[in-house]
Amino acid sequence: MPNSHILYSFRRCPYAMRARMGLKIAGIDYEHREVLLRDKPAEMLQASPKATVPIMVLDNGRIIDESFDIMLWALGKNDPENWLEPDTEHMLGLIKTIEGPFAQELFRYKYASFFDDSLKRGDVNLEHRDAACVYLQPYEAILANTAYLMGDAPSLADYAIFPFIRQFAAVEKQWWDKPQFPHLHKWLAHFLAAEIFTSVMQKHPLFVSSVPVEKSSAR
Ligand SMILES: N[C@@H](CCC(=O)N[C@@H](CS)C(=O)NCC(=O)O)C(=O)O
Repeated sequence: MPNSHILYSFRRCPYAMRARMGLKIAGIDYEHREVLLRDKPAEMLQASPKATVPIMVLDNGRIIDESFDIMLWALGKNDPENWLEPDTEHMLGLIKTIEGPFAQELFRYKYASFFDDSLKRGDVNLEHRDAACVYLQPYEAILANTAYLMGDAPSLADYAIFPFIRQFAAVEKQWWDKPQFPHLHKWLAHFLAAEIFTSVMQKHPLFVSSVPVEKSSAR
């Protein structure tokens, strides 16, 4: 069993970002293990064969390999800003739409060539951008009336969602900055400048695996 909690993470992954923010606000100490998605360490694969970041290995040996579950675990320990307060079905619905159907469209928009051989790397798919925008309309409507998704204070909904909107906004920044969604634009800018976000975006050295690489693959 590890001496401390361990987090396998990748800096630019929206799922890992939200997990890191949950851990940060809860004040939970852990060993940060920065990984490359194309070269995942054996220790991480051993912890969870799902092989997605983030993965949390608790000091009691328990593994949490879903970002939202890491947030809930951390906030269950300590929730100083009451992120969990508006614990409603509505909040969960808002989160599920973004990490589910919206994220599917986002990935097809951003990584278009991965889904269509006729496209080259870096090409975007505007049909999927349009489809993603449809999902964003209700969020824009909410933010036209309140500063945050669940009212006047930030909650789990905002923190679980904005890393995905960040990724969407960054695909074509000039387009996003027009701005297409003025209230979402302002809301996102607020979170990107927030200390909790900038602090979890600090760079970490890559984790060096202590499991020896098999010699058999060497020529
Ligand atoms: N449902 C998972 C999804 C995590 C996820 O898909 N992470 C991506 C990176 S952003 C990943 O690790 N992909 C595996 C890969 O690229 O090999 C969660 O919420 O933690």
